[in-house]
Amino acid sequence: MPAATVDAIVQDLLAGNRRALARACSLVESTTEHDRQLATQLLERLLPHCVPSRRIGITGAPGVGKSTLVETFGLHYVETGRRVAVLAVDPSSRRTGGSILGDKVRMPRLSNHADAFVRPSPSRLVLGGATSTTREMILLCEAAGFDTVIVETVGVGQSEIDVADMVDMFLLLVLPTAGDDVQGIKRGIMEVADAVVVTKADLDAAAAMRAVAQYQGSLRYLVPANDDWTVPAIDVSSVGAPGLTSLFDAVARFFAHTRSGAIAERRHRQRSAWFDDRLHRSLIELVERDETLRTRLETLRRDIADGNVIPSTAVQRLLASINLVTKEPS
Ligand SMILES: Nc1nc2c(ncn2[C@@H]2O[C@H](COP(=O)(O)OP(=O)(O)OP(=O)(O)O)[C@@H](O)[C@H]2O)c(=O)[nH]1
Ligand SMILES: [Mg+2]
Repeated sequence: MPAATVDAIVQDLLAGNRRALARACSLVESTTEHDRQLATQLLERLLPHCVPSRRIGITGAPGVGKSTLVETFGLHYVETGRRVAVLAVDPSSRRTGGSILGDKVRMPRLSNHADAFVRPSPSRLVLGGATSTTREMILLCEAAGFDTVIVETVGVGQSEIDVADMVDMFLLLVLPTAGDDVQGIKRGIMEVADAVVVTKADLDAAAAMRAVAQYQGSLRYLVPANDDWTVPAIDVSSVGAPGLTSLFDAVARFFAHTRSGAIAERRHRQRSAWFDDRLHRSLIELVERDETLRTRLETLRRDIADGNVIPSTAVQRLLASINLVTKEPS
């Protein structure tokens, strides 16, 4: 792609053009070296233009009501003058590229709204580089003037913790089945939640209230991610009563409450973690690209597995090899 095209994307994207944003997202998602370089150029140019934003993560088991909630939630915010971007990430291999259609269909009104941008990422793109790609897409959305960025991901273990690590506020959606279900939610996920949202309360208001009480009970024993924020459990419905009012209130309270620098601190930590993560992955890639180093790595891995070498010794040996390889003229 010629430089003129990068210029054109930058210009259109800064003007809030959604097609330019979609194109930039595709570059970020691309696995070719050429596209990656363009994406890096784009991001460098765009970074100074990112608008202040609210980053909200939404996760929960398949079918809990994430997409339906995101549509109602997003529409509420665009109606109050915000510009809303939704990044729907599916880290499981459960669905194929079909999730693109699926999620657009589930957010038909938001997808078509002039002040919204909905970007589903098919699972194949996510393997390995999910977190970095999504983080870069968040920045692209903010450069395009989207001041509310929602990251939706289906809850399959690690992915939820990854999302919690790239947003300001992390919402855990759960079904209104009380009792066993509370035990079934992994403690690690409850610990990073800024709110537990009991969905589909319209189906059985009493069950939803019981679930809320149980979650409130469990939350009392956990250390919240923000020490000055009490994690609420709230019941909502995306289609009927009681609606999402209590959720909007919780979000407003959270952002008002943590304005004193807690979010800035969180982002600071997240950026450092992002760098460490990238560096770690790039170093491994560097080793794996070089045939000599790759062979050495494989041998060391076998030795470690067999118990012949301890990992710290193996790391030292590998680092010594990197030194030799990088010193030699190629
Ligand atoms: N009664 C009721 N049904 C709901 C509500 N929210 C979602 N649903 C229904 O629940 C089903 C799943 O909703 P989705 O929003 O697609 O759930 P999801 O969590 O995005 O699902 P995946 O993307 O497959 O993980 C759909 O049939 C929705 O119509 C709600 O508040 N009340
Ligand atoms: Mg969904």
